[in-house]
Amino acid sequence: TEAPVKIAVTGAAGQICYSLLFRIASGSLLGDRPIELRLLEITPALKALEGVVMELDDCAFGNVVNIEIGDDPKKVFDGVNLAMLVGAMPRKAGMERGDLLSANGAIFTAQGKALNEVAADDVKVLVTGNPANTNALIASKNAPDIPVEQFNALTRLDHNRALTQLAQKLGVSVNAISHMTIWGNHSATQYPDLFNALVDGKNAAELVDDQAWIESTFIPTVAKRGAAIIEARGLSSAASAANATVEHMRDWVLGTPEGDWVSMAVPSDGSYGVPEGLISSFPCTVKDGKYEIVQGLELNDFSRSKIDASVAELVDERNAVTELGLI
Ligand code: NAX
Repeated sequence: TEAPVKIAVTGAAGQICYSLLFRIASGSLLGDRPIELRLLEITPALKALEGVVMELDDCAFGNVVNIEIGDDPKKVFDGVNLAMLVGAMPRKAGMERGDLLSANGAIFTAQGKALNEVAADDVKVLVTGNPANTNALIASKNAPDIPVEQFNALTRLDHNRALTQLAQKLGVSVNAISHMTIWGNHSATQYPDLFNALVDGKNAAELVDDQAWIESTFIPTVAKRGAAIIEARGLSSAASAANATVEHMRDWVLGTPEGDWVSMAVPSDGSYGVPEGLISSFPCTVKDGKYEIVQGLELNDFSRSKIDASVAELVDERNAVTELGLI
């Protein structure tokens, strides 16, 4: 029998995980491969997490071999092959950006160190918790024995948001769209790129043929969608964030579809002028569990300036966490 894939998920009693865990357990991530879930929470949330585990039990998912919970990352991450770092400290009213970075720094330095010590050598770490790119950088820097390529951050939700906004504008199915890219930071500065996207094989920006719509409607709608969801729902996006987390990890493990790419925030190798080491979103393909940044795309002046602005924000965040001594 096949050894179960050990999957760590943090923030397991939170709202994203209330969708995510059930998607993973039902096979959306790895099909019918046996899995073991390792769920991390902070101590006060362990009781709520026990309730979530009761519900997982009550689904009687056949692929779930074992579920373990705990508040010690060194125990929970022991031997894990996949780690989805969802739990983070949300920004509260009156909190400065520095406060947010240091609160999350404490979480992601500890989790990076624990992964370094006890995770499987081939561990793939995907950070969803915000600020996702910089949290992934912090975790990676605190895990010097794990190759940087094994740390990603999530921009797939932004990617999916861009697909649907474009599909609705053109009155086509999302299936007609390929080669969508989110560049940069998972933040309001992100750049969803229609100039390299295709709709039924034709250039998306040319089909839209409306630069004002791209600049004043499409980009802000995608970039500020999280705030719009909070405004409408009274809670931040959870099911869609869970869906994107599953899709990113699934594609990273099983590969991207032939002839297309996806958006993944990965450590820059200097591609497209993004400073090496920053965890920035790029168009990526995956084969045999290894991603590659798609090379050779053309960037017009508009795209270049948008990418530069988002990357500048990532540089600022890196400088801030360096000054805080987190990396
Ligand atoms: P919730 O506040 O519902 O859940 C977070 C959970 O994390 C809580 O149960 C908390 O106890 C736990 N937690 C906190 N510190 C922890 C630690 N050190 N170890 C383990 N668990 C810990 O938030 P939720 O709505 O689930 O969102 C989680 C994170 O995802 C937030 O940072 C949020 O900003 C981020 N998001 C990221 C998105 C993305 O596309 N990258 C989109 C959705 C979401 O906004």
